[in-house]
Amino acid sequence: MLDYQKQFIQYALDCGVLKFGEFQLKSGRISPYFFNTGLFNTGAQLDQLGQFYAQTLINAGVDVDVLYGPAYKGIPLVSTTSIAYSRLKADIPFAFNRKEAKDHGEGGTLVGAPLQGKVWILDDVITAGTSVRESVDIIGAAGATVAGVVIALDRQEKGQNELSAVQEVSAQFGIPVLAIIGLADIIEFIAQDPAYADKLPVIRAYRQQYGI
Ligand code: OMP
Repeated sequence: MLDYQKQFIQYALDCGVLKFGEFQLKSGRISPYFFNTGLFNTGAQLDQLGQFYAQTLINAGVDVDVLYGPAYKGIPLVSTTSIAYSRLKADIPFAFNRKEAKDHGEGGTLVGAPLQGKVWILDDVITAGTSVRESVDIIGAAGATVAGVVIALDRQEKGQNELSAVQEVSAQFGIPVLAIIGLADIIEFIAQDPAYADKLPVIRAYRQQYGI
């Protein structure tokens, strides 16, 4: 685990984004942890979050031409990440979609820079992959190529079959899905802190049961 990943986990804990307990997931599973990115909800937190996304792209050494944020949650993500990326590496354009097509003024569903070259989609978590599939269609229809996806957390757990939702998206579109952190990082992090000694066995057991 890299330093920025450790910092991200600590930050998510401090902001109440990462919680331990008993949570029912969209899938119906009861999870001993939950990651609610909606709780990064102040200006300073959004600023920090953008730095973690930008760092993930930079660390992966990938080429980025445009950042794309699917409405609604992707819109603040793409805004903050493009600012952070411009400070850390280079000024890059960004775009996002509207959920409702506009039939007057400039029209259309896309806002921001033209989609061209290597477009990276930013999202928070991938559960069913619906939002990524829609984004791939939108980006393809604009004549650009999806280079990959960046998410905050990869839960690294099985979906309907043996693959995780992240692996399914990656295999279906032949693109990398980068995550700031994965469940394995969370486990490594809490294993190093005795304060979480009581959480570790349940999380390990969950991973054993559902992990990929
Ligand atoms: P969208 O961002 O709208 O796709 O919603 C993400 C979904 O993932 C929501 O239904 C969340 O409740 C769910 N989710 C998390 O946000 N964090 C988790 O750690 C796990 C889940 C989940 O239900 O799997």
